[in-house]
Order: sequence, then C-alpha cells, then structure tokens
Amino acid sequence: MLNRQFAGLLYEMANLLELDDDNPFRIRAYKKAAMAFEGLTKDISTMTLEELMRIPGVGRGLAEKADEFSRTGRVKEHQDLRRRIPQGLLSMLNVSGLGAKRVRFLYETLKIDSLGKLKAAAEGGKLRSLPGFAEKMETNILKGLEVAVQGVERMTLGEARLRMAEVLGFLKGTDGIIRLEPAGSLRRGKETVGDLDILCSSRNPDKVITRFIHAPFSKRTLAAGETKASVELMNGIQCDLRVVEDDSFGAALQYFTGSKEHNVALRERALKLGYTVNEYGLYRTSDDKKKKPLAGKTEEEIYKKLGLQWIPPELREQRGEIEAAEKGKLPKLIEEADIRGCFHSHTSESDGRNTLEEMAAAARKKGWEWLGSADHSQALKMTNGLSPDRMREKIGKIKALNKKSKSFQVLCSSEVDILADGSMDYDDDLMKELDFVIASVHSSFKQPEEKMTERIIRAMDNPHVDCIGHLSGRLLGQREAYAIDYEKIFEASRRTGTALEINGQPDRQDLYDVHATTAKGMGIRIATNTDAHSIDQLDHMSLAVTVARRAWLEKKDVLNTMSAREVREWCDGE
Ligand code: DGT
Ligand code: CA
Ligand code: CA
Ligand code: ZN
Repeated sequence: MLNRQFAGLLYEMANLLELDDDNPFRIRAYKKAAMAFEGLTKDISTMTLEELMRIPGVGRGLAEKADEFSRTGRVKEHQDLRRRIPQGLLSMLNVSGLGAKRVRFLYETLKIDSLGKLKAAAEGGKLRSLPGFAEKMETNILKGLEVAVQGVERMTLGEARLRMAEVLGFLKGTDGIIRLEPAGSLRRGKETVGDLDILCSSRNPDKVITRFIHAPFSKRTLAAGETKASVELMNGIQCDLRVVEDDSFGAALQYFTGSKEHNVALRERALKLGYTVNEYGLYRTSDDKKKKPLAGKTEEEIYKKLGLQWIPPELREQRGEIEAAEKGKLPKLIEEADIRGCFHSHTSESDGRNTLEEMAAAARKKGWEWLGSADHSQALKMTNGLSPDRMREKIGKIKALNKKSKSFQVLCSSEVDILADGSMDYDDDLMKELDFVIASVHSSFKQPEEKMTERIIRAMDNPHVDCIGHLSGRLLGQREAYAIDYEKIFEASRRTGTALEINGQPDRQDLYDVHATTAKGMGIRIATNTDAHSIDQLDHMSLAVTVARRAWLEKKDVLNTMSAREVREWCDGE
C-alpha cells in the first residue's frame, strides 16, 4: 500500500510550503489530506480520480497528486519544492522552539541552512541580537538541538502515562492547587506522545512552578516564568506545565488538549456564532476585551455555548466529531469498566512470566469474570510454543481449574501461528478442542502484499479461527506494519465472522484507531486484548480500550464486554 508513503510526502510538502511562506489555508489542506490518506483503508493505487476526490478533505489538486504518485512514485510539485528549499531547513523544523517563520528568518538573514550552522551560530552568540530572538531563546535552541540531533523519538502512550503519573503524583500535594489535569496528546490518548502537557489552577502559582522545576524527575529546566515552565525529564522528553486562573481552567484545558485541527475547527464555529474562544474563555466577539467571559470554568460549558455535546478528548482529531456533537450523535464510548475479560494472555508454559493460576487470580482481582489463556503454538520455538501434546495437557488442566470455580472461567485458547503459506500451526482436530483461537503472523514479515493478504485471509477462512491477533504487525519505533490490503482483509473478516484484535501492548496498539473505525462500520467484531506476558501486563487493557475509544467504539462493538456465561455460550456455539 502506498497510502502511508503518500501521506508522509504530503506532510513534508506542508512543511516545505510553510517554509516557503505559502498560503496557510493551503498548508492546512495538505495536513488534513495527509491525515485522511494515512487513515484510508483502500489502496490509493486502485482508486480512480473520481474516487480519490470523494475522500473528505481531498479536492481535485490533491487527488491528481495521489494519482501521479501511484503511477510514477513521485509528485513533481514536491520535487520542485525540494529543489528550491534547502533540505537542512526541514531538519531545523525539528528543533523545539523553531517554527517555519523563525527558520525562514534565520535562513534569510544569516544563511543558516543546516543543524550544524544553527549550532555554530547559537554557540557564537549570533542569534540573541536578532529581532525576536532573546538570549534565552539561544539557550533553548541549543538544548533543542541536542534533542533533535540525538533524534529522541516520541514515546509510546504507555510510557507517557507512567511518566505523567510520576509528575502528577509529585505535584498533587503542593499548597494551593485547585485543579490539576493532563492535557495534550496524552489526554487524547494518541498512540505516541511528543511531550507531556499539564494544566493546573492554583491560589499560589509561584509555589507550583518552583516545586515543578526542582522536582526529582527534572533533568533540567528549559524555561520558567510566572505562569508556565518546561523541564526535560530524565528520559529526555519535555514536560510543559501551565498554571491558570481557576475561572479559565476549562477554557485552558480545552485549548491545551488540542488537537490543533480540532481547535481550529472549533474556533471557526465560534466565529460563525458570534463568539471568540481562546485559552481564557469564550467571549461574545462584539464585547469589550476586558469583559468577563461567558464560559471558561469547565469544558462542558464551552462546548454547550457552541451548541455541542461535550466531546471526549479521544475524539478531538477533527474526524467528524464536531458534526456528530452538533447533532447529539456522539457515540457512548466504551469504558474500561465495561470490560469483563481478555481473550489473549500468556503463561510461563510459553513465554509468559506467571503461571496459569497466577494469571487467573490476577484477572479475577481486576474484577474480570474470565480470562483467555492463549499460549503460543509450536512453530514459535523461541517462545517455547506448546506442542500438541503439551497443549492437550493444558486443556485438561484448565478444565479441572474451571470445575473449582463457577464465578470465574478460564478459556483454553491459543495464539496459533499463521504459517507462511496461510495454513495453521495446529491441525483442525486440536483447534476444535480449544475455546478460542487467535491466529497471528509471527514470521516471514516481508512477504509481498498480495501473498501476505492471501495468507491472512486463508487463516480467516479456517472455521476454527475466531480472531486475528495484532493485524498490522507494526512495532512502534522498531518495525513497520507489514504490507497488506486492509480492504480485502476487512471484507474477509466480515464474510467469515472472524473478529479482529486491538492489541494493547504499548509498542503495538494494533489495530490502528482509524482501521478499527472502518472495521466497526463494516460490522466486524473487535476484541480488546492485553497480550499480557505477566500479571501486571493485564493493565494494558487500558491502552487497548483507549485505542477503541479513539476509534469511536461503543460497548456493543467489543466482545470483551460479554459475561463469563455469554462468552462460554459464544465459544461453544462456534
Ligand atoms: P505532541 O506533544 O506532539 O504529542 O502533540 P500535542 O497535541 O500534545 O501538541 P503540543 O504539545 O504541541 O501542544 C498541546 C496542545 O496545545 C495542542 O494539542 C493544541 C494546543 N496548541 C499548542 N500550540 C497551538 C497553536 O499554535 N495553535 C492552537 N490552536 N493550539 C495550539
Ligand atoms: Ca504534547
Ligand atoms: Ca507541549
Ligand atoms: Zn500473544
């Protein structure tokens, strides 16, 4: 599929156009289209110009570019831009604190067109005298450069939540704090997080800021003022804290939660209704600037004034949520409390750390009613996958265990390998004895798209396969998704009634949120799974549920909301 490559090209074009001081509306259109192509399940190379133009946010110009790209592997206008604008300027955009305007200005005034030259200029004190560049800015650029050169990547949502919990835990007790909440991409539950954003209201802002910049988790202070500060955490990631008046807390939380695209659309709507919204509140546009805002204490009252339902942060990506909120048609998103079990977990029989009994006890302690124990099948030697004999032994053990308890059930499941030709690693007789079969690809990742697609569809056609595990196979920061035709696979999933898993391992978060939305639309059943390899990893359910929420999924879309009895009946009925 060329879609992701093409989306990447559009993002780069947006940056290049920004460096070229092009029309802001055009730049935004490119970014929006890039997002649309990123989430598209149909392969652009199979689409006609008319079909491309039917993608929301894609006009004729962009459709023609997509067409050009799938025919020739390039886009002429992109190449022209690249020729005209020095490559180094693009890497300078990665330095935190440097936007397109500043990069352009540095290039025009000092001919700086690479990270090397930027570093030399900052070290030589050449920037501080430029208009708009104070001495502090110079220091910040040097710090930002270090990060840009080391190429510190975005962290996974899982990692970000752990760091956020540390910071909040430390700040919570500070004198004078009224409200304290995470904002930014973490609050939206994005799969990766660039930096942490925290919002606070306090009777004593000074105290919070001081405590924040002297906290044990802070490696160094990047900036500190009266109402905001930024520090670098031990893992090299930036954390921004803003302190606001409690009366503006809702407005600020809304603003700093983003996404930028959602906020831009919300502001446009406000203007049409005669309002202005900013981080301080919502005002009537005609009113005096100094007048008290009409709303601002809570997010709810801001959305309400704009004629909208309150929009859960996970939906704020400008993917139709504002239109849905206007009609009162937002989904009632699934919550972790709706979850009653997990189909996919491992024990020390294969590559897990805890025994079956320990895993079951931990699942029960979480308030679940059932747990699918799904050890690996034999092909996966490095995980100590179970031979058919060992698997039969395990089935017996689970039956005995279930007899002892009515209120909690263990499903004898297995994560069975889909072999390179699409056949399954266990024969049908053995799979028939299992309650639930998850079929996963763990080898020959580099097969051509057609082969990989056929391979997975063949697995789905096996009547004993209930669910496909981690469909895309991507590992964040380590491995690209394998090449598959999502449209064909989703169609086969619908036809065969095979569920698709949302895997909650922090580096997987697989299905992609946008793909899960498409699956839901096709009536495909989704399982939110932990793939836990230890008792504490059962908590990855929270990540799986977050992906489901970002995908607009409701309780009824997710198999894990079934009770022990329902799930038992469902498995027996298969
Ligand atoms: P990240 O950190 O890259 O994972 O993504 P965010 O969304 O956390 O972005 P960040 O940290 O740059 O800013 C946090 C939020 O603040 C962002 O989602 C929306 C808001 N925001 C920041 N800068 C702007 C801006 O220039 N315009 C608007 N409308 N909102 C902004
Ligand atoms: Ca952020
Ligand atoms: Ca930030
Ligand atoms: Zn697994």
